[in-house]
Amino acid sequence: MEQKQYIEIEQRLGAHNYKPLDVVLARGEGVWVWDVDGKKYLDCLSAYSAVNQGHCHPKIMKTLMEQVRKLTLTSRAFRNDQLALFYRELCEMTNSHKVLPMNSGAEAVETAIKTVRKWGYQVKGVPEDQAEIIVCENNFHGRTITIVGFSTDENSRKGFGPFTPGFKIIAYGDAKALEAAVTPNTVGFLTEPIQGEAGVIIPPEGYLKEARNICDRNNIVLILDEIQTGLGRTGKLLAEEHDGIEADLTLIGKALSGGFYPISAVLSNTEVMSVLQPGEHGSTFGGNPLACAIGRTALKVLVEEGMIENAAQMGAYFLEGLKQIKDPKIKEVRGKGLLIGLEFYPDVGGARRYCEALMEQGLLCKETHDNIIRFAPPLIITQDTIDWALERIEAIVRG
Ligand code: IF1
Repeated sequence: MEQKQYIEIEQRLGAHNYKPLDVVLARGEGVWVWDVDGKKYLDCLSAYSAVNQGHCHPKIMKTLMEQVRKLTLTSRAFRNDQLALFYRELCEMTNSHKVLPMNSGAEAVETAIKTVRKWGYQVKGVPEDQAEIIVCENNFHGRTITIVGFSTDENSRKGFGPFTPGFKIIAYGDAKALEAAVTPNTVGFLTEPIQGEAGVIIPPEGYLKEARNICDRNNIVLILDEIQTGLGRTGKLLAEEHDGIEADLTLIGKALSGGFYPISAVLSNTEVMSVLQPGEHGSTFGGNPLACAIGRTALKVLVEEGMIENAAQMGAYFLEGLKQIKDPKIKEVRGKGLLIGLEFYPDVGGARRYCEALMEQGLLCKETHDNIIRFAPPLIITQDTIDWALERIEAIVRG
C-alpha cells in the first residue's frame, strides 16, 4: 500500500487528536527508522523518550520473546516470578524503598496524586477532603481529567471540565512562589525537573534544591515527574541527580520498557507508599510478568551499555554543535544531556515547516509550542551521526 493510502485511511477512520508528520514508518533499528517506501530517517524524537535504548533493542526484544512464551499476565490477584526481581533491581538502581507498577505515565501521576492525598490525611493530619497539591504553570503530566484539570495549556484543558479540585498552580522555577503557595493543607508539590512539553525549560540553578528544602520544612511530599527526563535522557539516570536531591515520589515510564510495552512506576520512600492498603489502588496489567521482564532488561542495557554516559557526552556535543549554528532566526538553544530544545524567534513563522523540511532530508523531529524544535535521539547515538544531523539542521535553518 502507498504512503498516501495509509494516511487517507487514518484520516477517515481515526480520531483527529493528532497532526503527525506525513511519514508512515514500518521498521526501526537503533537510531534509525524506515518508512513504507524504504526511506531511512534518523529518529530525533525517540517516541518522546520512550525508546532511549534505540528502536527494537536486541536484548530487550530477546527478553520479550522469551517471556511471551512463558507467561504474560496473571493479574495482581496472584504473584508472578518477575515482579520481585523487577522491584529489587529498580530499587537498587534508583535508591528507592518501594515501587508501585502501573502502565502509562498518566497512571503513574494519578497514582502519586492518590498516594499523597492519603498520606496527607493519614500521616500529616490534613482534614478530610482538604488536601492541596501544588503544581507548576506549563506543566505536562498526561491526559486524564484530573491531570488536564491543572494544565495551563488551553488545548489540553478547554472543553473537558468540570475538573478535580485541590490543585494550586504556581510559576515554574520560582522557589518564592512555592513558599508562598504553601498552606497547612499542602500535601504535595508535583513538578518536572525540566519541563519537556513546555519546550525544554530548564529551571534556574538551585531551584530543585530550594524546592526540596521548602518541602522538608513544611512536611510536603516532593513528587518529581521523571517520565520524560528520567532513565538516562538528561545524562543521569534521574534528572534529580544533577541537583543532588532525592524526591519522595519519583514517577518513571516511557523508556522503562525501551518502547516495547507501556510500563510506568511510582518510586517511593517507605513512609509515603505505606499508606496504601489492599484494595485501595491497582491495575489489571500493572506489574505483569511480561512488563516486569521487559523492564528489567530495559534498565539493565541502559546501564551496562553505557547509554547514560553517552547521553551526557553526546548531548553536550550535540548542544555545542547547535549553538555553533549562528543564525538570526534562532533565539536560543538549550538542553541537558540528549533533551535539547532549539527555539526560533516568534516571527519566524513556526517550527513545523523546519520539521517538515528536515523530514525530507531524512531527520525526524517534532515541534513543540509553535516555535521550538525538540531534539531527543536515542541515547545510543554516535558522534558521526550527530555530525550528519548537524549538517542537515544547519542547512535547513539557514535555508
Ligand atoms: C501525547 C508532550 C512529551 C510526560 C510527562 C507524564 C506524561 C508525559 C513529563 C504522560 C507524556 C507525552 C505524551 C504524548 C506527547 C508527550 C510529550 F509533548 F506532550 F509533552 F513527551 F514531551 N509526564 N508525554 O512527558 O505519559 O500517559 O503518555 O504515558 O501525545 O500525549 P503517558
